[in-house]
Amino acid sequence: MIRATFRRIAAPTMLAFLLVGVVAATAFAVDASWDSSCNSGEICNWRNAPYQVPLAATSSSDSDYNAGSDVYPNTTDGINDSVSSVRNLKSTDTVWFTTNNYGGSGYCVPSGFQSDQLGGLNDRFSSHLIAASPAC
Ligand SMILES: [Ca+2]
Ligand SMILES: [Ca+2]
Repeated sequence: MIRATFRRIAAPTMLAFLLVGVVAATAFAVDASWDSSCNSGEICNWRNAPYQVPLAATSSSDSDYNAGSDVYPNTTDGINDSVSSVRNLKSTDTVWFTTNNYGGSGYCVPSGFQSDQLGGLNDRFSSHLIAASPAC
């Protein structure tokens, strides 16, 4: 069941998260492949709210939405700085970030949660990290 969430990571939580998981992950660029259906085992980015197409979904982390051909499938619309709704259908927490390489402000979405109320982070996400350990 999908539940709504609106949560930013508290600084101490973020610090622990960084110490546990992100250092190794940022050692190399990760460029996800994207598809246009939001399925189990994926994270999903919608350009518009609430959950309005175009949609880009992936099962992988992505360290830079500018890298490669990061557009919404079947469109020429770039994903970077455009996302207005997110859903996490991975089995673990996922954190979206406002700059590439998992930097800037973080927005943590637990497994099975979604949000179309990104507030000041609307149209700012530039990377996301599927967490290896609890992050939210
Ligand atoms: Ca948008
Ligand atoms: Ca950004």
